[in-house]
Amino acid sequence: MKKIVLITGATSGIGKATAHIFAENNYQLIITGRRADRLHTLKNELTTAYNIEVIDLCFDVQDQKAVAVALEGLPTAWKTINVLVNNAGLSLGLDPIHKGNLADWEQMIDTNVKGLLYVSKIVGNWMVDQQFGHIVNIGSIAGKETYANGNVYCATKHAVDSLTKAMRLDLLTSGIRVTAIHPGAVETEFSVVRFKGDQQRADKVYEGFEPLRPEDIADAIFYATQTPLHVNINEMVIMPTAQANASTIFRKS
Ligand code: NDP
Ligand code: 8X3
Repeated sequence: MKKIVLITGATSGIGKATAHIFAENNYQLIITGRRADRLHTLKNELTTAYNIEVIDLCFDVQDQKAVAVALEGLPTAWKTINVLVNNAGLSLGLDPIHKGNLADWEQMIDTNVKGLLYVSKIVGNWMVDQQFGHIVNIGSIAGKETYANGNVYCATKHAVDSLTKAMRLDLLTSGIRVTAIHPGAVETEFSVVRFKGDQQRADKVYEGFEPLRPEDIADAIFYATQTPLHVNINEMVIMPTAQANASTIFRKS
C-alpha cells in the first residue's frame, strides 16, 4: 500500500513543488487549494508522469464547513494519511499597524492560523486513531522574527510556530511526528499575492540576489518526512545564502 500525503495549497509555489517530490517518490496524493482548474491540471500532470493516484479537493481553508465536508468525504482508505503538509497561506499588504487593512488581517488570520487548525483537527484525529503520522507546518522566518510592517503576517506565523510546539506536546503519546519548516525569501506567487497583483513590486522583492526556489523547500519537507521513525526534525529555518535575517538581504544590484 502506497503512503498518502495531503498537501494544502498545492496549486502554486511550495505546495506544488512538494506535490511533485512526493509524487516522484511514489506517494498517493491529496492536493488542495481554491483554484479548481490548477488542481485538475496538476492532478493530470502527476498521474501521467508518475503513475500514482491523486485526489484533488477544491476548498477554502478559511471555511470550516467546507474543510470538514471535503475531508470527511474522502474514501475511507484515503483517510489513512501518513503526511499532512499544512502549507496553504498568504500575506496581504506591508503597512504599518495603524494603517492596516482589516479585511487583509482577517484573511491572513483565517487562512494561516484558523485554516491550519481546521485541517489539523480532522487529520490529527485520524492520525491519533491510527497511531502514526507526520504533520509538517510551513511557518516562516516571519514566525521567528518580526519585521517592520509585517505585523499581522508575522503574528500568524508566530502562531504557526507555537501551534507546532503545541501539536508536538499534545500528539506525543500517539507517536505522531511534528515538524515546522521556516523559509526565508522563496520566489513564488507569494509577493504578487501580498501586493495584490502588482507584479513590478513583487519582482523587486527578489531583485539582485538568488532567492530560494520552491523546490528547495520541498526537498527539506520531504527529507524531514524520510528520517527513521524515532527521529523527529523539530524545525528547519532555511534562508537564501544572500539573506541573513528577515530584513537583511545582500543585493548585488
Ligand atoms: P503561493 O502564493 O505561491 O502559494 C500559496 C498557496 O496557498 C496556493 O496554493 C494557494 O492556493 C493556497 N492558499 C492561499 N489561501 C488559501 C485558502 N484560503 N484556502 C486554500 N488554499 C489557499 O505562495 P508560497 O508557495 O510561497 O506559500 C506557501 C506557504 O509558504 C505559505 O504558508 C507562506 O506563508 C509560506 N512561506 C512563503 C515564503 C515565501 O517567501 N514565498 C517564505 C516563508 C513562508 P489557491 O490560491 O488556489 O487557494
Ligand atoms: C515569507 C517570508 O520575509 O516575506 O514568509 O515574511 S517574508
